[in-house]
Amino acid sequence: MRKPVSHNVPLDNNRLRLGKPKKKAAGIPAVISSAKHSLKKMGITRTVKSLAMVNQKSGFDCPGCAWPDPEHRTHFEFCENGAKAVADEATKARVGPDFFKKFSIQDLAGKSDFWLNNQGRITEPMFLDKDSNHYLPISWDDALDKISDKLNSLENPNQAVFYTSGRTSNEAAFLYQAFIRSFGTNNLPDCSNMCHESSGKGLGSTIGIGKGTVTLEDFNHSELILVIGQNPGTNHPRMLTALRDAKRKGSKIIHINPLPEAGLERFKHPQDYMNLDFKSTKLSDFHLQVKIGGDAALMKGLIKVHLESGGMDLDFINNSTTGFQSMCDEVKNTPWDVIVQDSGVKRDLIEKVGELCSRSKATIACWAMGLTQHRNGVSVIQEVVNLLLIGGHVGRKGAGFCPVRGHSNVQGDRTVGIWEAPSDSFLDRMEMGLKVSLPRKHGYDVVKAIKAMDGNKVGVFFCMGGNFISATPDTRFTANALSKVDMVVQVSTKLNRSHAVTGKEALILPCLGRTELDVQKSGEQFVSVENSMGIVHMSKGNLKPASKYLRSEPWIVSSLAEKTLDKSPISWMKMIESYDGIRDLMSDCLAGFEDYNSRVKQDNGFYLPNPPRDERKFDTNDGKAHFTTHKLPNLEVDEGRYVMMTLRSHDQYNTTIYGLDDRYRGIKGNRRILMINSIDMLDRNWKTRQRIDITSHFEGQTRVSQNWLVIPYDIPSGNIAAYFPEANELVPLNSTAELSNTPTSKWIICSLSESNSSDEEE
Ligand SMILES: Nc1nc2c(c(=O)[nH]1)N[C@H]1C(S)=C(S)[C@@H](COP(=O)(O)OP(=O)(O)OC[C@H]3O[C@@H](n4cnc5c(=O)[nH]c(N)nc54)[C@H](O)[C@@H]3O)O[C@H]1N2
Ligand SMILES: Nc1nc2c(c(=O)[nH]1)N[C@H]1C(S)=C(S)[C@@H](COP(=O)(O)OP(=O)(O)OC[C@H]3O[C@@H](n4cnc5c(=O)[nH]c(N)nc54)[C@H](O)[C@@H]3O)O[C@H]1N2
Ligand SMILES: [Mo]
Repeated sequence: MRKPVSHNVPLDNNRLRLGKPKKKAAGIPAVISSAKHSLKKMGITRTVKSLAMVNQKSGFDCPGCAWPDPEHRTHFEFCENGAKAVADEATKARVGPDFFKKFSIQDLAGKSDFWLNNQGRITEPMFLDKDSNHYLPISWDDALDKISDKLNSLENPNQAVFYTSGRTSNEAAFLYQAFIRSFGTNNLPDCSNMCHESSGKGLGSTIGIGKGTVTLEDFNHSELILVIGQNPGTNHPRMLTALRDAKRKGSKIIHINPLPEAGLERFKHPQDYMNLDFKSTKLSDFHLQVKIGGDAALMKGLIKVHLESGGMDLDFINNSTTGFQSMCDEVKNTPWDVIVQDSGVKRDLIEKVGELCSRSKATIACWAMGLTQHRNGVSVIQEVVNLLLIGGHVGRKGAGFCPVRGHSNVQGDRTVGIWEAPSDSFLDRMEMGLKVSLPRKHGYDVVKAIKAMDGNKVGVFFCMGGNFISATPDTRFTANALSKVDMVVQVSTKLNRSHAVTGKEALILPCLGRTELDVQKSGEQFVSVENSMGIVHMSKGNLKPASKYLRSEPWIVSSLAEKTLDKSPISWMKMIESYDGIRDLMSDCLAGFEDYNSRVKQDNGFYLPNPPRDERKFDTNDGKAHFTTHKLPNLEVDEGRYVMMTLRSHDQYNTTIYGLDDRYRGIKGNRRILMINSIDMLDRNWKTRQRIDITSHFEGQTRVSQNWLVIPYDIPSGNIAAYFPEANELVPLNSTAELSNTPTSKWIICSLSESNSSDEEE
């Protein structure tokens, strides 16, 4: 019998140090911080070799985020967090069989994601037998045999679930979904389900494409940029350069966020120091400090002012849209006191910004998780669509929608078929290319997959990257659900909690990362990725792989397909000899990928077709863009309760924790903190560092997380904030956005109580 594995989230209990939140992003501190990380993890040779190739035409795509590269790149496309992401992958530390001999899974489950990630790159395939407490080394051949035997022993292909995290290349993701669908299921949940799913749903039904409609060049022609629910200083640092350039050309920037994030106040590009330019640029003209969840009300206010102040594109509205009148009626019937109360923003400020909206001839709206991870994630994005459609801000230079994607290839993965709910036209085309028939029934998304595991309906859970237990909601429930799965397989680069909190049997398949050389029979290979603005381009690593046992993701998928599929017309292993073979098959199977091999090899890659952007065409049921009408969400919470959002610190990449500091917010040394308004602290008579327990409330159920330290922060009264992934045990599995089923990681109703725990800070 296996000994029990703890489902508690381990703590990094270090001394909390507090300073003032920063007013300026990047600058010299960013260079110093990334240099420290890089040299410590990679040493000087690998630092120079890797950082010189990041985001260069012949180099690799930065594993940090999906923000596009400018066409005229500087030799060193600097970004602090990109440099950290590279250093993290290219680290010299290693996790081999000896490590697993030393640490049982019970030991590992007691370690935090910060500690686990720090141990280094996984070097060999490992197997955790039923009843066993330690992983043991296994050969690639035996590992793949075990998986294919297990897959073929399932009564029904729908008992297998295949997760994807968004770093996987287009080639690997395409092969993966082709294999999974040939095997017989659409169970393809991915990190997108927890991320921009609401954007895809919100845009798809209104403008006919589930992606953004701007290019990087549009920023230079914009007059107004709205940055809503996003913290680019930390999560998309290279976006600040685009904002600065837009600002210098006269654009106005509006920051809509419950927090005054440093990146949007002032920005200093580190490269400017080389030109002896020491000035920083003030970025946002207005900060609208909405309450959490108050954006729908705020949008109605901005629309109200816009409708009254003019600036409407009546030609566009009359000829190219539907639903305008109904949308206007709903807005007119929403009184100002409700708008002000729900948004938490004063009327005169809404009026000032509303007038800017009506005067602007070119408006861009950017957003990220602050909008998508809400109950009304889809409809609030559609309110942003309403606001921009009034002035015709789509398919026009300097204007459009910009959902800023997360993982560096999450958008590409969806384009090439990582989706549990594929359209018939996508499947028709795939069937023609693959020459097999594919299942039509839609599969599980992330939340449905967890429920299926809990209901004993999942025999095999295969993860292409990611850290499922830490990234998903309701940590304890999900841990229990995972423990019911017969076999969990994880293709990974680094160790994380999902390798310890796992299924009855488990396998770790170590793969090459973005930064590493991928050599196959025909020589060095490159892969391709799609950025946040629909540009597809090459990515080629240059570092020596962390171990000779690593395999590429395409190799792993093809080898498994070859072993698992009985009759398949596809020569799976032939395509691995040269990835051109994969790309030829992609040309046969995917709309927009015609002649893929030659187009992707062009300098700077190529743009995928985007009808709203390219021709102002809307691929909706009636060929028009849709205004939509929504009631405001109910934001009332019971007396004594707070609304919590979970967010990222400056020292993490999702569940990968690089360090315990959040430099811009002035919080250092400890991540188990709760940001709260100082008036709310006074009400409770709490001092800074008061130790508290948090209880979340949903549909009569409660979830408790103990031992948090309170800190005063500039956040609206009634709102609180804690870090992801530590706070995930408070996110109820059933609390999801309407239509997109995205967990509401930014809307968690909580009560707070003083902690009885005697634990002292170390
Ligand atoms: N360095 C680094 N880069 C990353 C990541 C990382 O972890 N580290 N993660 C990547 C991924 S996968 C993603 S999806 C992106 C995430 O990028 P972001 O979406 O910027 O990340 P979050 O920290 O979730 O921050 C959300 C922001 O929304 C605000 N917010 C929360 N609730 C509301 C609300 O109701 N209304 C409004 N208007 N604002 C709200 C928060 O205050 C915060 O500023 O970044 C990507 N890039
Ligand atoms: N409460 C709360 N929960 C959230 C969020 C939130 O804001 N709040 N954000 C959500 C969002 S936006 C997202 S995108 C998800 C993220 O969810 P995931 O994508 O599942 O999580 P990551 O932390 O990005 O995954 C990190 C792991 O990926 C592996 N990895 C890294 N690079 C590679 C590679 O090149 N190949 C392979 N095969 N593996 C690799 C490493 O083993 C590493 O440990 O989390 C979601 N969860
Ligand atoms: Mo994300």
